Amino acid sequence: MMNEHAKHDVRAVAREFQIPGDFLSAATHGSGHINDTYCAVFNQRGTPARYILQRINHRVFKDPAKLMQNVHRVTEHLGRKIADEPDAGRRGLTLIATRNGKACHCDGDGNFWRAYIFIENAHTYDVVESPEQAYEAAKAFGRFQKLLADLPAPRLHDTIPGFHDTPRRFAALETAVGADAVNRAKLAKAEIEFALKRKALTRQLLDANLPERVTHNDTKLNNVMFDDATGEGICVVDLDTVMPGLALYDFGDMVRATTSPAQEDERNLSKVTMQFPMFEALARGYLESGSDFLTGAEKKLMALAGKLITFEIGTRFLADFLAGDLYFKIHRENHNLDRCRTQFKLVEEIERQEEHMNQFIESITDGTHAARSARKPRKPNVKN
Ligand code: ADP
Ligand code: GN1
Ligand code: MG
Repeated sequence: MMNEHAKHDVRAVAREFQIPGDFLSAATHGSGHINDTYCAVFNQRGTPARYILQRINHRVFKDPAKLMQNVHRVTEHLGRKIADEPDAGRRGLTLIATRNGKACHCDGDGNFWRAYIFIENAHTYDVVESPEQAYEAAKAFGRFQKLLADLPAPRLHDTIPGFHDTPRRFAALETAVGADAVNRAKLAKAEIEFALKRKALTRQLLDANLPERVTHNDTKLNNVMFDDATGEGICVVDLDTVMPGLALYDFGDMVRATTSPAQEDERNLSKVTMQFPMFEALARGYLESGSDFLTGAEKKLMALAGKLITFEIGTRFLADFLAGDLYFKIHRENHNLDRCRTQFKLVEEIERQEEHMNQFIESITDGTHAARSARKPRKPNVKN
């Protein structure tokens, strides 16, 4: 295993938090594109105990202190609301304070760090394995929105202003194409053309006058932990982008991240498909948690949101590729272009099936299939 202390002195960072016992080791953890996540192990009276230590990417999150205020308020609120549930400690993230009682530690290099209790006997998945899993993920994210609906004022900070402002993301792409800072536009002609043709799509959610809610804004499948024993989506993680938003940003991102059987950076685009059974399961799971607070207008636009958010993230990958990979971590040449391609392929797949997706949503929201809508999907049928 790579010696992570070469990059950051995780042992020194760990000492700053109220974690009992002796530091044993730390290794990188997870596959996020933004922060640096470590799993640190401590010896607590002969028993190993694990913790998550995370360095917040302050190039992306410009004000980590405000971000941590959000995270603190959100974790406390969720903690209070679920306190009486069995296994409550695994159903929400628990921040560990620094030795001087703060939510995060700033090291000598200006890096901001936080620590969480490690949720044991649970895992995340980068690629969906079954409709049951899609259902569980969507139910968990829907429940997350529901539990945060009564978060007391004030409004949460916008940790990244305009995060899901699709027209703004599109304008950023146009700027990146115009600047062509690292002379890569020639490698992405088809993708640029694909994007420019769909400019009209970008305003469609903003123009729908939907209510502002507290939303997660990054509902990738690997931001839900699944219980190893039951498969239940027990805990939503990655709270950096929890802020005011539209409910459909979250549902749309679930469609983006959880309907295709391929990795987000898959190079064989024939593997990228919008599997209808996954969409059905996502919609059912989300409505299971959300049907009583979501408006009719929100429900009606669920399929559109899937297309729009997939397009939006595709434009972000493309803009970053054109700018020289300044935002998303990359691990190989043209990585962001490969990621853009899977997103745009998925947009095409959604366009092809959009009518059917809308019909399905209508059928489970107008009462005709009400009994089925609340039920879990049956055994896996993951074929497209
Ligand atoms: P990133 O912003 O880099 O995506 P995340 O907060 O999503 O960071 O964490 C990365 C991964 O670490 C998650 O996908 C999950 O597998 C794991 N993880 C995060 N928090 C915890 C936790 N409290 N307990 C166990 N695993 C966690
Ligand atoms: C980033 O941090 P991570 O890997 O969960 C990004 C999301 C994108 C996602 C694409 C703060 O999420 O917006 O949808 O990559 N997060 C941020 O995989 O930009
Ligand atoms: Mg994550």
